[in-house]
Amino acid sequence: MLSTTGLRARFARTLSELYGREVPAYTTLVDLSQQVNSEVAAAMGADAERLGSLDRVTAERHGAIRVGTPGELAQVARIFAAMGMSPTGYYDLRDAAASAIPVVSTAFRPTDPAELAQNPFRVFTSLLAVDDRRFFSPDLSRRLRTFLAGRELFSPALLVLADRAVADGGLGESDAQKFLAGAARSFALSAEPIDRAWYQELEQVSAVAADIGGVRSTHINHLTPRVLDIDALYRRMADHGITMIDSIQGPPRWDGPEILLRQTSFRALAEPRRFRNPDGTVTEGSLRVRFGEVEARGIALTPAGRVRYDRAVAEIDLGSLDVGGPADIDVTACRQQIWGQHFPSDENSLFAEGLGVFTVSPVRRPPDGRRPPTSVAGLIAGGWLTAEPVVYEDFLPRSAAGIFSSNLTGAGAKDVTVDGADLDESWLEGVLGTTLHRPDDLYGAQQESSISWALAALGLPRPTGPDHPTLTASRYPSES
Ligand code: OOG
Ligand code: NI
Repeated sequence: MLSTTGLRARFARTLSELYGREVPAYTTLVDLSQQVNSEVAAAMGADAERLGSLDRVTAERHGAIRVGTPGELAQVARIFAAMGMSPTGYYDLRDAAASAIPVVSTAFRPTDPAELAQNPFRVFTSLLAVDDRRFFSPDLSRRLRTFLAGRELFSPALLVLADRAVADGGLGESDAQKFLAGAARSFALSAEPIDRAWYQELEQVSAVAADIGGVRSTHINHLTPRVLDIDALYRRMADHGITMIDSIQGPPRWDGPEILLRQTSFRALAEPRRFRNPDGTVTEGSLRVRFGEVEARGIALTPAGRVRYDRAVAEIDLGSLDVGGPADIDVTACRQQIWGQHFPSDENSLFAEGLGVFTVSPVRRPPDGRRPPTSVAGLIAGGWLTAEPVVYEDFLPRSAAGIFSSNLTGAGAKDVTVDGADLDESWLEGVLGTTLHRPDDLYGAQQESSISWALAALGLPRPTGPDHPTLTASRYPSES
């Protein structure tokens, strides 16, 4: 019997082999990431594993897929449920970039810390907003819906196996092989000819719409390894002749704790695809839609930390409007300086200020007669507790939109004068037919339960001191 955990780990490997055959530059990316990871591990020792063991990081991947209808998304949910992955987070990319990205998204991932440690495979999954009038006219919407209704992404037999894996907690070896091969096949690039006129009509609206609704199957759009030093990886890819997009999305590199997520990608490559022309002939052509991406993960932030993150990013944006000043302006140094004004440069302060998510563990009981400090941060400073950072397991809408846009062939068309479709979080949860987890709730519960457990282990009451980090309130020093 292969458990849901085993199915997930094996699927991540299967998909990695498939994508490596389809997109050879991906293999270069994985090889170089692993080189960088071994070097960082050799240089930093145990500290390199503070945000995940080297085994976890080496196997760690996220994929991205895109589907066209609520029914297709509900089927994706069943397939990933068989691998112990639940929809987590809601990302509305329709307004996240100037270019037309007509999708709302979630990520399927394990939610339990022990499962994440085993294999954190996650898949960023986007659903086309077919009825959003900013992108699609009533006529195009209708034809798109008809086209999508006529395709089948996953076979009924595959879905039956998925449901059985959920019910039984896994599959026997021969069913497991069938399930994994069938699931991987569903995400492989299809050789079926593409209707050229239909594809091009959708491409006028958005290359993403064409990639989703212009073909009769889905495919893995990219598969992303995790790297411990993304700046080193970025340089090394260039040394190997692979052009990366202009920037690394997310926080700048700096000397303080790494937070959230930094990502970069190489440009979509031209892949041979077959087209059916209006006169019925089939010809070879190519499309640039699939790319390679790499990411570095940092510490998860509390909601208050996230507010601060958004402000720091907004300030960096403002600063970059001024570029055009002295030619020798050091943009990196500017970004780092702005960062330092918003975030403390050490982990303890990140915790004490209620910005970062940590779990705590008990160290020793308080010596007799000494009163324990009245805050969790004080207990850590006094050596009663130790704190470990919690790694960010999710995505960033702005970086996601940045990765999408940097790989689009054209900006597409968006009519901002009409109202968009109201596709909010609860709508998406209804479509999924299962709980849509909120990342903040998961991180908050993980931190809180570790605090309760550690305090109980030391026989201490819950501290009530004013500097106890809470998960909701944190102020800028200037505001308090
Ligand atoms: C998804 C883009 C988002 C990420 O890592 O932020 C993403 C897509 O291109 O389908 O994968
Ligand atoms: Ni990605």
